Amino acid sequence: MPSSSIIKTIPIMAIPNFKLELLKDGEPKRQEGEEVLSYEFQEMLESLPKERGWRTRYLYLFQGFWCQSKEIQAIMSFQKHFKSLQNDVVLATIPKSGTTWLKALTYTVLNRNRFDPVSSTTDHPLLTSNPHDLVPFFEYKLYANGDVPDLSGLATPRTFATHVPFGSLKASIEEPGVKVVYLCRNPFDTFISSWHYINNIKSESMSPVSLEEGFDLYCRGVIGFGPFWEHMLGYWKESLRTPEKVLFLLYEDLKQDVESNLKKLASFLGVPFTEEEEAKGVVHAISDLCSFENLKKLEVNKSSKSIKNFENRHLFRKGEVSDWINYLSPPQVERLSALVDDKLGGSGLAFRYS
Ligand code: PAP
Repeated sequence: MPSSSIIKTIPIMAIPNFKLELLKDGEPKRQEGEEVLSYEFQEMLESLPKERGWRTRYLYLFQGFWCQSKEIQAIMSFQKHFKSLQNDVVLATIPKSGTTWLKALTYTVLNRNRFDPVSSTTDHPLLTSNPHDLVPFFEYKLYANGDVPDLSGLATPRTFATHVPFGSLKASIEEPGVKVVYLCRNPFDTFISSWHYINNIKSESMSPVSLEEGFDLYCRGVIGFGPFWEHMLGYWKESLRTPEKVLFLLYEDLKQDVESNLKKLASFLGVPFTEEEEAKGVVHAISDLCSFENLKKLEVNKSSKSIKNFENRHLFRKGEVSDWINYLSPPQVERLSALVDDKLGGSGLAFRYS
């Protein structure tokens, strides 16, 4: 697989007017979990607004959304190098909205002729691979670490995933026939899921984010790929404008009735279930195979690592609607409700919270 660095790396120590902060021993300053950054990139980074990060020192406001420096590098590489093809499928979410589930469902729907979900009860790829390995993220896998992947050998339809907001994706998916599926989850559960996940995966050197602090950051929009309302609205509006290109799904709807949403998904992707398949129980088998209970108990999801070396088990916590009730105080509920009303009211986008 060819690989090249998108950001020409200038040896930092060789630059005479080196103005970055140095540690006492003269080593260039590293950010938590990050490599030494090129001087050009670091300069660009220094020009961006920044806030306290959740699991790295800072989040930066890049192209109107908050993200970590390594993600910015990968997103820039993706935006520069990725060439979409007709029939590509891109799964988009803000983190903790059900990305893993959407990947499992979409992969199984699109590959059901190769891997029959009814009969492949022991050899389906989902039984031995985490969904993140089957549907790679642009920013965490394909374009991470300066890689420029060779995607020419991928089976079609090529299926990718991203957390970037629509505005930062749209130039890359203009090719006719490219389809985007967005999964949205109510902001209350998304916050609680994010808060748990980040505290589970953060390195020991980072202090935990308290519920109060995380909640305040979240309500100010400061969370990876947030503000959440802009992320949701970007894809929501696009799904109304171009419904043949962007399908907008809700996590709570999937929880309530995954089978009718699977049918919607398959039709949108141009591979509707046939009557014969329905009679054979294919839709039901996909729903079972991708269920929270089934995925959570698989060895690959209990003991392996997929995204950025984080343990898969943290991706399967409770998988419920309304767990926020167990965490948020009445004033917090009031604040977030008012924010959702203010930002999303009138858009037509509405959530179920229980
Ligand atoms: P990511 O954005 O980091 O990939 P993502 O998969 O979107 O994470 O979010 C994980 C949430 O989806 C977890 O929610 P919780 O913290 O409220 O429990 C996880 O439990 C839930 N989840 C994962 N797989 C499934 C599934 N098959 N069905 C329903 N929910 C799921």
